[in-house]
Amino acid sequence: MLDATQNSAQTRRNPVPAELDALVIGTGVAGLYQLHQLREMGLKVHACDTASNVGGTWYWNRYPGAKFDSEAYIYQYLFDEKLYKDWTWSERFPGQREIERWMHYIADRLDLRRDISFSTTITRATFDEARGLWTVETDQGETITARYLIGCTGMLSAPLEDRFPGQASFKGQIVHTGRYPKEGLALEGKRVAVIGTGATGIQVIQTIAPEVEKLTVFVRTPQYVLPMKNPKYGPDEAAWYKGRFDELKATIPHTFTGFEYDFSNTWADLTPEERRAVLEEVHTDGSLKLWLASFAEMFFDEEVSEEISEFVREKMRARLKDPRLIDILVPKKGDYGFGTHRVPLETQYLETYLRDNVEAVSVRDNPIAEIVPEGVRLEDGTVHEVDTIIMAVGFDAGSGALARIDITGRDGMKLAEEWRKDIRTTLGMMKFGFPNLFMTGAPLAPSAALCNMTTCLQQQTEWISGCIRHMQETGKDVMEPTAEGEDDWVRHHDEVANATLISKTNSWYTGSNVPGKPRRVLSYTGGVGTYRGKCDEMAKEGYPAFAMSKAGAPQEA
Ligand code: NA7
Repeated sequence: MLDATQNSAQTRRNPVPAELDALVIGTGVAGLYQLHQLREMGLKVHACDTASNVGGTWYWNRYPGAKFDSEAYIYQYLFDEKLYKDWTWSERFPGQREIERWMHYIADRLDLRRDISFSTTITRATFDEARGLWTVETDQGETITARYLIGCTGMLSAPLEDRFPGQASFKGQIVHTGRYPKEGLALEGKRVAVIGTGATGIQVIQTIAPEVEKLTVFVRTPQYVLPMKNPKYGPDEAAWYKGRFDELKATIPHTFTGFEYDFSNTWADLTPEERRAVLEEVHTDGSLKLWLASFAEMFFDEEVSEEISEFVREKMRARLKDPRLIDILVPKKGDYGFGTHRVPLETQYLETYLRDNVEAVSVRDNPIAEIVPEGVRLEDGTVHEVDTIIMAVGFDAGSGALARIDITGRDGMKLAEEWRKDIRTTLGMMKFGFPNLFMTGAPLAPSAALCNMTTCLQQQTEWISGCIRHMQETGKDVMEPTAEGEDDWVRHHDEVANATLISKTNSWYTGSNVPGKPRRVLSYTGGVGTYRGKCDEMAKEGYPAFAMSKAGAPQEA
C-alpha cells in the first residue's frame, strides 16, 4: 500500500473559484463529508485547507505514538455501507499513519480533491449584509464570495505554540505535537524533554522512551489513565465488525457518547461487591468503557466520583510502586475526579517511568519559568539541559481555530472579540450576529469531550446540510440564530453542564488552559443522543430559534 503522504499527492494547487454557493474551511472528518453532501445537493462548493493534504487532526498530529482512543470500527462514516465495508483496519486502535491513509481513501472514493485547495489558509471573512454573502480572503491573494461559510476547523486544532518565554532562544529543536514535522525528528541518542501529560503527552512519552538517550517529562497535573488493549485485527475481526454495520448505524448515533457502548449500571442499585465487579470488568476491557460505560453518577455525585477515582488510583499505584513516582504521577484525592478530564488510554505509560533513562520532574510547585538556550529552566533556577523539546501542551479548544480567522459578521461584529467576552453559540453550530456562518466542532455541542468525533461530526454536517436544503425549499437564503434562541441554548447548555463535576475542574474542557479565556464547559454534556434529538426537533419545528430571510430583505422569525 502506498504511504499516506505519497497517496494521491496534490502536486498543483487548485485555485479557489471566485463565486461559490458554499465554502468549507477544513478537510478533516467534518470538512470532507460536508463537501460531499453539499456537492451531492447540487451546490457549487469548494473546501480550503492550510494543510497540504486531507486529514485535519490526522494530518497535523503526526507525533510519535499518535493513535485512536476510539475503536477504529466506530470512528467511521456510517452514511455509506460500501464505503464502510471496503476499508479494513489492522488493529482495534490504529495509529496516525493508518488513519491518515483511511482519510485519503475517503477523499479518493468520494472524488473530493478536485474541489479542494490545499496549502490555502482563510485569513478573513466579512459578511455583506446587503447581498447576504460572505466575502472571503485567502493567504494566496484570492477573494471569494460565498452564500454559506462553513467552518469545519476542528475542536482541537489551534495549538498553543507560544507557551513559554524564551522559546526562540532554544538552540535545539522545539516542536508542538500538533505541528510535528512530516519528516519526523531524529530522537535517537538525544536528550529529549516532553512538557505535558495530557492524552497527547502520554502517547509521546510511552513511544519515544526506548529510543532516546534521556527523557525528561515535566508533569504539572497528573492524569488518571486506563490501560489499552489493542489486539491486531485479521479477517475474522473484520468480518465481525463489518457484519455489525446495521447494528452500529442504529445504535452509535443515539448513545450518550457516540460510542457503541452506553452507561448500563446504576450505582445505587448495586452492592459494593457488585460495583467493584463492574469496575474490574470494564477496566479489563482495555477501552474507554470505565469512563463512558460504567456509572454515569461519576459525573454528578462527589462520593461516587471519589470511589471510582480511588479504584483507578489504586490500579496506578500498584503499577508504579515507587512512592516518589506515585506522588508525581497519580492524582491526589480532592484534586479532581476521574473522568472530569479527558481520560487517556495508554500502553505501559506508567512503566515507562521505571526505566533508567526516564525522569519525571514535578512542576506543580516549581513551575517552568522559561526556555533557555540549553533547555528548560524552572522557577527555582534549575536548568534541565536537553537537545529537543516536545511541547504536548494542548490547544485553544473549540473557539480557537475560528477565532484565529478575522471574521466580521453583521454590524461589524468580530467573532474573536465576541468569544473573548463570552463563548456562546446556538446548538454549537451558529452564532448570533454571524448569518450563514455554520460551524462544526465548535463550543456548546458535544464534540470532542464525551463524544466519538465522527459520530458528532456526521450529525452536525448533516444538520447543516438540512438547514441549507430548507432554505432552498422555502426560498430563503440567509439564516441566523435569534438573540432569544441563542439565550435559550446557552441557558440549557449551562444548566446541564453546571450540574456536572466537569464544570468544577480545570482543563481545556472549561477553557482554563488558555489565560483569559472566558470559563464555560465547552462541550454539551447532555449526551450525544439527546443533542441529536434537540437538533432534529429544531429542524422539524421549522427552526424556531433562527430567523430566515431573503438576502437584502428584513429578517423574519
Ligand atoms: P491537554 O489535554 O490540554 O494537555 C496539556 C498538557 O500540558 C497538560 O498536562 C498540561 O498540564 C500541560 N501544560 C500546559 N501548560 C503547561 C505549563 N505551562 N507547564 C507545565 N505543563 C503544562 O492537551 P493534549 O494535546 O494532551 O490533549 C488534547 C486533546 O487532544 C485530548 O483531550 C484528546 O481529546 C485529543 P495542566 O493539566 O494544565 O496542569
